[in-house]
Amino acid sequence: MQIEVVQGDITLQDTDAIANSANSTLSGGGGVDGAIHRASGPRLLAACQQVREARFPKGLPEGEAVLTPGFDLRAKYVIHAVGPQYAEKGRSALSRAFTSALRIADEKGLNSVALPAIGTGAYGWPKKVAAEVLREALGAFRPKSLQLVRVVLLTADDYLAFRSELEML
Ligand code: AR6
Repeated sequence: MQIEVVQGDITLQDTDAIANSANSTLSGGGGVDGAIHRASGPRLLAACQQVREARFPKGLPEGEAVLTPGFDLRAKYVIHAVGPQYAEKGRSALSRAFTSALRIADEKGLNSVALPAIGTGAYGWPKKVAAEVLREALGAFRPKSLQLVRVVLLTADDYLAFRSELEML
């Protein structure tokens, strides 16, 4: 499985799926979640609401992820993962959010997925810590179909922080 680290906007990626840093309500939000909903169009919110009502009436638990179509995006699917808010002891929940996103893409038989820096905006994770957690999650993941994971960072600083951690893989 090839790991790419790029600076850019995840909504523009041409991977089979892009992951979203959602929250338990699956009803959209700010940051990358807001950007994905704007780029995908209103059908995305309707699809999220349907998943919520049918499968997670109490909300999608932290560390889990679900798949919807990508609608107006270039990516065919969006994988909505819920990270934890920053806490010293929250690393395993952040790791599960990344791993759940990878697993859903892999189980769907996809070749490529783009991941954002889940948790590093509104949820307050230091970039270096999130990058370490992602490195460990990627290192432990055994894919069946996934050939490419593209990690997409919005800013140059974030790109450098994640690149220096992930080049150790
Ligand atoms: N492309 C790539 N990365 C982006 C983009 C983009 N278009 N936009 C923002 N980022 P955040 P969280 C980066 O706050 O910390 C939402 O309201 C951003 O620079 O989006 O997991 C949800 O609904 C940062 O590094 O997600 C939840 O309530 C990273 O994406 C909550 O925020 C994550 O920042 C989740 O918080």
